[in-house]
Amino acid sequence: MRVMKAKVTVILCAMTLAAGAAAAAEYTVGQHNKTFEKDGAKLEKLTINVGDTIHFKNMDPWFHNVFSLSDIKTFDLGSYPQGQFKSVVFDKAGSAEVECAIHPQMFLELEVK
Ligand SMILES: [Cu+2]
Repeated sequence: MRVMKAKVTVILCAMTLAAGAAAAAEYTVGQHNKTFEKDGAKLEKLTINVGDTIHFKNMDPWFHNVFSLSDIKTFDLGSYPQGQFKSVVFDKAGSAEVECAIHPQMFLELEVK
């Protein structure tokens, strides 16, 4: 009986810890007029938390690409047309430079805390 009680206590502690962790956030970053933007404004720097997701959405009538060669996250989402989005989860802390292979002027500095 004593053993059973200990097991229940361990499970309850684990549940409390999980509930205390901050929920991961999701951001939508648009690719619009050959710049990155968020909520209709040009975006050059964004700070997010580890575990957060960014949805990169193409809002222009031409193809965009999204890639990063940063240490914390190396990815290439390929090229995709207007209306489509692709998502990246940032699972490590640090900084990342996000770019578009088609438009070299497109640049976003990410800080993952
Ligand atoms: Cu582009």
